[in-house]
Amino acid sequence: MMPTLQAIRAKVETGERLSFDDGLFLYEPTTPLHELGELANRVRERINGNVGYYNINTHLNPTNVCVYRCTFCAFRSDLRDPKGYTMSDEQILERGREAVDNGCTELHIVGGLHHQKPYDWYVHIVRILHDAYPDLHLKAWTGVEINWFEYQTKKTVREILQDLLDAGLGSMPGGGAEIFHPEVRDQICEHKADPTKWLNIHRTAHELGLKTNCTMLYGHVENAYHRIDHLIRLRELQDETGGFQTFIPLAFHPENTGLSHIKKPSAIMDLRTMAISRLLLDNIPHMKAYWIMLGIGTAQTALSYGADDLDGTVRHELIYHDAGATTPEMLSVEDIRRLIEEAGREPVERDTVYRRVERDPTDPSRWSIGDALPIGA
Ligand code: V47
Repeated sequence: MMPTLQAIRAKVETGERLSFDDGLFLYEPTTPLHELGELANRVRERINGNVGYYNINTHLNPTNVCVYRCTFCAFRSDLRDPKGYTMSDEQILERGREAVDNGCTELHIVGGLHHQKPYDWYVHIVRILHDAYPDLHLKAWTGVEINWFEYQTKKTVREILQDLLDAGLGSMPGGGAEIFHPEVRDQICEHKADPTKWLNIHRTAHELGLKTNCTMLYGHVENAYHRIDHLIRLRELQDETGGFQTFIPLAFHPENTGLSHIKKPSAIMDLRTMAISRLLLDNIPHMKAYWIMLGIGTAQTALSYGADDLDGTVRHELIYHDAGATTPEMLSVEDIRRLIEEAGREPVERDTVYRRVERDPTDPSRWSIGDALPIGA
């Protein structure tokens, strides 16, 4: 039967799962965005109530030197390019110190796959940071890095993740998923971890008790079919493991990339993708409107189109800013709370695994974990 908005609305009301064809129908420009948004908002409020989450975090990209040449990436560098950098232990620890002094609960660590840096360097980064700052949650290395470590060491994914857990890994970010469908993946990141590998790495992480995130990079050479295929592959793994906590739709930024002729996606496309993701990914608790890439206005609006989380205050973001993001390099806690309140939501600071963070009112850089969050956690 051909999907209709009426039939989809009935499914959403009764909690019935949406199909591949429903997803394609919702991507049609003739499907009114405000009606789609209203449906996604209903699901968002069912799962997360009126809460708008944020966290206080810092990014660390230890190197931009990368063996891969993904056409969408403006951040990477060749080994001998003057743009290339690799941080020393001192610089890495300094970034951890800065994070702690600024009251961050999380360090988000990803980078290039350096031609000359062995696996042990990547494990060492996690270990020295964890030893120095044991309360700082280390969300580190994507499925793509883990796949590179497999190639470098010939160890199994389980052994690699166990080494990283022993070193102090807290969870894994959702990057590197891009678009799974080979018609697209072969064009934008031919040699990178294929979908089976990426999904299997997350499956193994979940089996070991690690929470992970997942992403989708949209607005480049893919079409609605590829996007829905991507979402459904994530939904299927989540049915098996339940280990994904947040989905982050990532809007493509073309500047300084091999795809600079493509226009970046519109706010309509951003909101449509957020809403469809909320509706299709009925088993993933959180949807993140990553303000760095959506822009502040669209991210704030997305809080009524399915999203329940704005990500963090974010210091030292490079991947999007190298690709032309015009958002500020960071937001203050007051800014982020005001954005959430203005959207009619209740701002709640969370840690990486969605526990409520309590701040010492006399010294906000000091914090503790409060009660488990009532909904969606
Ligand atoms: O995998 C790279 C994307 C990702 C561009 O887990 C680009 O909490 C747009 O995954 N335009 C890395 N996107 C970032 C990421 C992430 C971000 C925030 C939170 C979390 C989380 C994860 O960035 C890459 C790729 O998909 N990316 N270049 C670009 N030019």
